[in-house]
Amino acid sequence: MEGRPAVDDAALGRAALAVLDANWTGTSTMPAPGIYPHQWSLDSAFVAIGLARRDTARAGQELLSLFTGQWRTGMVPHIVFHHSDGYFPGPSMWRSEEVPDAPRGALTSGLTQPPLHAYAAWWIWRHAADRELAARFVRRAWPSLVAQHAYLRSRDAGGHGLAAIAHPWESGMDDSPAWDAPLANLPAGRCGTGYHDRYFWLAVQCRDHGYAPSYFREEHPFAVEDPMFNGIWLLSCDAMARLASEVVGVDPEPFQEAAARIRGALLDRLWNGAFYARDVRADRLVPVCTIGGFGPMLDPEMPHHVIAALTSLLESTKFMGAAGYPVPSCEIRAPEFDRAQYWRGPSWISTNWLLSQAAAVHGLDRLRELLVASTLRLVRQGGFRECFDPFDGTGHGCRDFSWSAALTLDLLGR
Ligand code: 9WN
Repeated sequence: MEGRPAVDDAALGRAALAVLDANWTGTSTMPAPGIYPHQWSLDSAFVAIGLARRDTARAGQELLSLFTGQWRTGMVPHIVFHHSDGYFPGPSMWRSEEVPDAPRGALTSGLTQPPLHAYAAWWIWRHAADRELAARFVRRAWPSLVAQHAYLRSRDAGGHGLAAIAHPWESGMDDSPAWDAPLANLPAGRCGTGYHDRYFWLAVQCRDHGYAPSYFREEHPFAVEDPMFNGIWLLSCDAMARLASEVVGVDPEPFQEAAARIRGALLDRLWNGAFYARDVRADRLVPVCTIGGFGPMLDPEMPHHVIAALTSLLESTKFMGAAGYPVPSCEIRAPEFDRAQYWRGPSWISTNWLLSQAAAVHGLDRLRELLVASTLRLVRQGGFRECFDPFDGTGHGCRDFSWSAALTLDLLGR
C-alpha cells in the first residue's frame, strides 16, 4: 500500500461515508441519485461489503431490502424500483406486476445480475464487530440466498453446469465487447441496429415470454456463459458452504459440490489459454479478452497453472502493464478497446476490488498491493466516479457513485 499520512485516509473515508449517506433512502442505497435512482442488485452487494466493518445493521438491511424484490422462482431482480420515475426502462416496460412469480409488494425488472450476495453476506459475517447481529442477519437472509442459488441452476442454457446470461444487463458489464458477437447474431430487421435498440428488444422478448427460465434456456436468442458471472457464482457457492457450517448449521456439501461443478464447467467450456465468454447459441467462444475473463481467479481452488497464466496476462501490457490507472475493462490492444466508453476500456473500482480479492486468495501479495494502491489513487485524484480512464485516471460517468465509495471504505479498512 502507498505510504500515506493517516489524515488523508481519514478524510477519504469520511468523504466515502458521506456519499453513502447521501445515496441512502432509509432502506437501501441508490447507485447514484441522478442516473440510477432505484436499487440495483450488484451495487447493493458491493455496498453491503463496504459497510460490513462499519455498520453491520445497515449492511444487512441493504441485502434484505433487495430480497423484498425476489421472485418466487428465486430470481433476485437486477433492479428493485422504489418509485416509478427517473430511469429508462422503468416499471412500465418490465411489467413485473403482470408476472405471477413476481412479488406483489414491489416493482422490479425481470432480469438478474451476478450473484455476489452470498459472498457479501459472508463478508458481513466475517467482518462484523457485532457477531450476534451478523449471525441473526445471515439466518434471515439464508432462505433467499438458497432460493437464488437454486434459480441460477435453471439458467443453464448450455447444459454443462454454468448459468447463461440472457441480456448484457445481467452481466453488470453492459457494453463489454464480449457481447458484440452474440448481439450481432440477433435477427436483423427485428431488433434494430444500435446496441441500445438491441438491449431494448431483448428485454421486451424476455418480458413477452413471461421471463420463464425455460424460455431463457431453450429459445431466447441471447444466451452467453460469462466467466465473471460464473466466477462470482462459484465464489458465492463457497461462501454458502461456509455460512452453512459456521452459522446456519446445515450440510455444506451441496454448495461445495456446486462450486466444484462450476469450476469444472468453467475449465471445460470457457478456458482456452485465457477465459472467454461462450455464445451458447452459436456454440463458440467470443475471442476478445476482457476484465470478465479474470472472474474465475476468485476461486481459491482454480488450478495453479491457470492462475499463473491469468496473472501473467493481467500484468502484461495487454492490461495492467500499459495502464497508468489499472485495470482496463478490455484488452488495450484489442480493436474494440475504447478508453472512454463504459466497459470497453475504462477501469472500474468494482472489478479492481474483485481482483484484489483474487490476488489475496492466491497469495499474490505484490499484485494485491498494487491493485489496492492504484484503486485508492483513482478515487483520491478523481473522486468516487463511476469509472476512470485507464491511462490518465480521468473520471467518467456519474459522480458520487455508491459502489466506488463503498469499496473505498473497505480498502481503507484493511
Ligand atoms: C443497467 C447501476 C448499474 C450497474 C451496472 C452498470 C450500469 C445499468 C445501465 O449501472 O448498468 O443495469 O443503465 O447501464 O453497467 O454494472 O449495476 O450502477
